[in-house]
Amino acid sequence: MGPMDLLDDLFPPVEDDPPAGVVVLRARTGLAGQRPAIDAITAVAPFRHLQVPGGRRMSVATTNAGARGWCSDRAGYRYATRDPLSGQPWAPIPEAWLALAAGWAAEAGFPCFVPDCCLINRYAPGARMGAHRDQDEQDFSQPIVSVSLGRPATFVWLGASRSGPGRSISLRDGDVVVFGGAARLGYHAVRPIRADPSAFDCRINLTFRRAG
Ligand code: MD6
Ligand code: FE
Repeated sequence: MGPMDLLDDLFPPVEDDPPAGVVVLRARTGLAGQRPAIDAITAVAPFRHLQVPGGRRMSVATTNAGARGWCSDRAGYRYATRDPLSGQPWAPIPEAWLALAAGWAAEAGFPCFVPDCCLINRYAPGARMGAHRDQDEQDFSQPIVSVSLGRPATFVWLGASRSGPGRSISLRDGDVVVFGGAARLGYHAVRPIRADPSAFDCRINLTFRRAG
């Protein structure tokens, strides 16, 4: 833990003026209590630590619901209609989740969002997401709707350059981020989730996408 982490504890970064194209909707309760639905999805396709093309395994554990699921292996990143682990389709995205994601997209100015992928990431303490941009989808006019559940995280918006400078956005349980328009292809990252001896729970991030 460095001095910046201590400062984060005292003065958590809160972004009141997010970058153009990034809309933050705070403390939405729509997906509270959805752990049983997540468990039903992971019963079909369990969380796994995907390998990236360079060979490393991600610290974040991943699964999907929907007609397409985001996958990574030595050969690259892609959307697949079946889970490569089982050869079976992913579980459907629950109807209630589709309605919530469409509503949040509409609030952010995207009135016709019909996702075909819900990528589910599970962060144990220490897990992080390196700088990347989401560019494996077909239509960049469609936004991505991202929901944070459980433990807090510091999301870092990097924008046009993978190396930043970054702007921190604190994300807590129920916070929703809609990425679209000018921000759709921006680089972003998630700082390591902090260990907390009093809490064993993880962070879950759901990202709704129109992949195909
Ligand atoms: C996360 N989110 O919050 C990682 N990508 O755990 C993302 O990588 C992300 O939140 C595209 C759009 C929204 C996101
Ligand atoms: Fe992303």
